[in-house]
Amino acid sequence: AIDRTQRDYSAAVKKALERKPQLYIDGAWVDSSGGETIEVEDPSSGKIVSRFVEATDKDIDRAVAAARTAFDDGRWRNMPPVMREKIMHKLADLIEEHADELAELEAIDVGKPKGMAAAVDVPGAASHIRFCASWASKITGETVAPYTMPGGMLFAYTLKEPVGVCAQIVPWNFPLLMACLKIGPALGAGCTTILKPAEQTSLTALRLADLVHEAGVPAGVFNLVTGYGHTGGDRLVKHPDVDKVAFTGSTEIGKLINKNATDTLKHVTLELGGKSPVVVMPDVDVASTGPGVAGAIFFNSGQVCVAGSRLYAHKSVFDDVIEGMHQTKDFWAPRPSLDPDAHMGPLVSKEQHERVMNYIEAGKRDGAAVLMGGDAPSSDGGYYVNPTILTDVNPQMSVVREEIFGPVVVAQRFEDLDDVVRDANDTQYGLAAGVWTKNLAAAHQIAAKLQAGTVWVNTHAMIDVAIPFGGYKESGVGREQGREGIEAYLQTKSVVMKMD
Ligand code: TXE
Repeated sequence: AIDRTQRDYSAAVKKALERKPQLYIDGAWVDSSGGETIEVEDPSSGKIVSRFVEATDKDIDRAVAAARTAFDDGRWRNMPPVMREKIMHKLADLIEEHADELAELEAIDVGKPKGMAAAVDVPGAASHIRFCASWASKITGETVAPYTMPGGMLFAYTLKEPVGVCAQIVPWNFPLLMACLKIGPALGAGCTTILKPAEQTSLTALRLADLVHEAGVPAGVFNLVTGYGHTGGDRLVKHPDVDKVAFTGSTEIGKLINKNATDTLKHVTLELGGKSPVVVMPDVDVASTGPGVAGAIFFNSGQVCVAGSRLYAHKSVFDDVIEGMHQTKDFWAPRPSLDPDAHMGPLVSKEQHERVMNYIEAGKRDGAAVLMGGDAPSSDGGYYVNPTILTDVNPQMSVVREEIFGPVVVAQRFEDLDDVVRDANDTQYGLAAGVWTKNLAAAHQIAAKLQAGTVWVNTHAMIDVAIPFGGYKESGVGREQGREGIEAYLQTKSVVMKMD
């Protein structure tokens, strides 16, 4: 049963929860043109703890107009690059200064353990801003040495220019981290942006807007609109004054956004779902691999796009690896997000809880055997699911094919390396994959064969701002992070001059 000990929110968090529902547009907090708000539910208890604005079409248009003007008049992109850099470093400093409050807000909003938010989400958010801040002063074009064409001598150079006004739509699993992953490269490149957080989790985005303001980002450069995807998000995606859409979320909505952005030929970056395979070779150290592959799926309650949700362990080590995962059962036992002993919290919402439990039930109906969990712990509120291992599955089952986005792994034995690579690649997705082995040659051979944007060896979900990230196949379009992440917010202009 879930420990229901009441834990008080800190004073800073109480203040954040009580704030007036408003939008951040053109450098100021403004009222919505409509009166609708959306409730904030704490998934650890199911209690409503705050409300925020459901943006209207008029609000969205106002935010786009502010971003358009701020881009076109050059107040940000023509600022000396080191000044942009300095402001962004200040923003990163402010995020770090408010780390405790932001981690608590994230815990209350998403249900993730506060300790996890403090260790992963908040420092990650600051890193994204810092990494991109440093790029601001290092974006340069190239020169093409003069040469003679039939019409005369030509000299050319390229300018790397910001793509313009960006609509950035983020999901609920890492709200602050995703927000900073999006606004970092946009701001670093000199773009202006309208951020739309997920309707389930907008609390840290609201505080981020305060910090953007305090850091001195000029008015209109960053705008925050809260609300639903099919209304506000859709309007942003179709808006003729938006030049680029960057989206993280489901493959289903990613495809829709891609279609909707086509009419106005926007630049599009999509980071979508996954069903990432984890291959465990016969030579592994089972003592560390079991807990390692457990972490690959149970971290953030499995609500991770790169979650290692399909485990393929060689038949000689399968039982030992499962035993190793079992040993972490107490560590991953779900607890309320403000419980200092929590490593896994509830799922984000009732809807997500139902979705995950439906998958587990479908798996059982299809003949899967439960090796661990497979149920929800008793609790009087909150959306908890026990860490679950299913086996005796086949490639046709929905639990093997579809992204569950919960703490559920399907575990399978393999004998032959070619077979396991084929099975691992037998998916519409291609976001990430893992290989566990001591055999260097095998690691590189398998890494080359796996169809995934990232392959981890003897680890999982080690994502860092300096390392490009994105999907093969239906897991996405484009790359974020690293140099490519900044380049996704730049376009190249060639200036060609006749010299004689
Ligand atoms: O995602 P959506 P949902 C997967 C995961 C999860 C499933 C559903 O499998 O179970 O998606 O989650 C906005 N135009 N991932 O329904 O709908 C929406 O407001 C513009 C994987 O929450 O994709 C939110 O801000 N925007 C994923 C964002 O899109 C729209 C993380 C994501 O919502 C829109 C989250 C529209 N028509 C879920 N419709 C990952 N890759 O990490 C919705 N939105």
